[in-house]
Amino acid sequence: MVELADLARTAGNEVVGSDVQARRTIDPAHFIGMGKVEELREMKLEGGFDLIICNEDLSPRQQRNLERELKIRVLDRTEVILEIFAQHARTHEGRLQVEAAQMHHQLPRLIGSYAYDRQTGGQRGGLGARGGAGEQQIEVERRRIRKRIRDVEREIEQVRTQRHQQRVGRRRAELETAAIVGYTNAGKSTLLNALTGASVSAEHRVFATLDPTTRRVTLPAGRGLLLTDTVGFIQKLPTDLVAAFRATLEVVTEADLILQVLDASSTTVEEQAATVDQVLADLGAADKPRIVALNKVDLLGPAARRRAIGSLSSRYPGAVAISATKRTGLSELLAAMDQSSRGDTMPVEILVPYGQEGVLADLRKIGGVERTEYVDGGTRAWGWVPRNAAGRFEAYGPVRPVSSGRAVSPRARSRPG
Ligand SMILES: Nc1nc2c(ncn2[C@@H]2O[C@H](COP(=O)(O)OP(=O)(O)OP(=O)(O)O)[C@@H](O)[C@H]2O)c(=O)[nH]1
Ligand SMILES: [Mg+2]
Repeated sequence: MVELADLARTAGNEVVGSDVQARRTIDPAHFIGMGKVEELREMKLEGGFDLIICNEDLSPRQQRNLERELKIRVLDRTEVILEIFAQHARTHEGRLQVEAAQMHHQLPRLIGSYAYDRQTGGQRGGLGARGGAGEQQIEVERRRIRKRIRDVEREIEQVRTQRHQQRVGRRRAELETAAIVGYTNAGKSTLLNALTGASVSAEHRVFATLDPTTRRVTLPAGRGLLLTDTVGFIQKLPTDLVAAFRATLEVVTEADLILQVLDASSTTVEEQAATVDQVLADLGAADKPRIVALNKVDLLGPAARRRAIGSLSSRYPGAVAISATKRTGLSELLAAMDQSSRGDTMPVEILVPYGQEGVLADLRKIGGVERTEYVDGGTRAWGWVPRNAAGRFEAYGPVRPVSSGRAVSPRARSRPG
């Protein structure tokens, strides 16, 4: 309920009260019991509110019945989240995705005599009242929406193809990618800014970020990695919306590495972590290499910090404590990312003739250089490259497969004598 209040405020409402009902079963007609409906009617007469938000999803029928009984607009959790997304999506793709999700949600709700104008209600920015409509008008409206859904989905498909091509382009550039994921307000954008000097807006509110931003970060060995900030996760994220944002969330499924940010100072950090794990599993990204950052440790005293790090580290071994605003722990985090994102790599030992230093720069960019030595005839360098780029360095010396697979620490690598 606390989170719902945050969501309601983010959507532009003032929260004047909340109430909970304990029931064994859901009332099929009104969701809440008739007695509670009566109570709400009286409270409404006393004045003070013009909107009710239910923290669970309402069926179109329950929603309509409640609106009819209470003569007031009633929203469910999904609609509030859709409203926030509608207000804040910035990119063309994001807007299309939200529009499609809203229309899918709206379609079954265009029924009965107390139908609001849900179409414009969602688009106007506020949660204003809607006028009634006749049966015939509703049918016309339904047809219009179905057509619009088809158009929008076709357009999303096009944008998606373009994105895919961009990503293929990035792969050709042989840069690995990492996606920053985490609960909303965990500090993902702040971390992206701190690591890359980007200026993504970071705010103390839910869903500050809706559109992904990608920036290049330089890892300790000199190699570049593309880091993408993503939309925050939340409990009970509406399935409409997960489906709508599938294209955006593809950055997560296609990333080589997941950088998960947890707000270690939150009292509900365990639940938030569980939600993020669940969404990652839903996306099929649960088994990707993952680095966990325990953020906002600056807000914790020494004892609380030890406690939080202790309990979270048992869930996420190797988690790194950081503060994105105070910029502490960032070099440890980069080192951990460097190790973990090496994925499918091979060690190289090459001899680069003097005058061809560009080759070394390439190795730094797409792989890493661990040691160099100036010898007769050039620079001898020991490092590693992604397997798919190994061919580029074969002319300069041996490139060998790594026996143990992935994520080998530089010190554990076989070293030439
Ligand atoms: N004290 C403290 N505050 C932080 C830290 N990192 C982020 N914050 C604050 O937490 C709030 C949310 O940060 P964001 O970076 O916007 O969070 P986000 O994960 O991108 O959130 P969404 O985009 O809404 O999903 C902002 O007010 C930040 O200033 C930190 O290390 N310490
Ligand atoms: Mg953000």
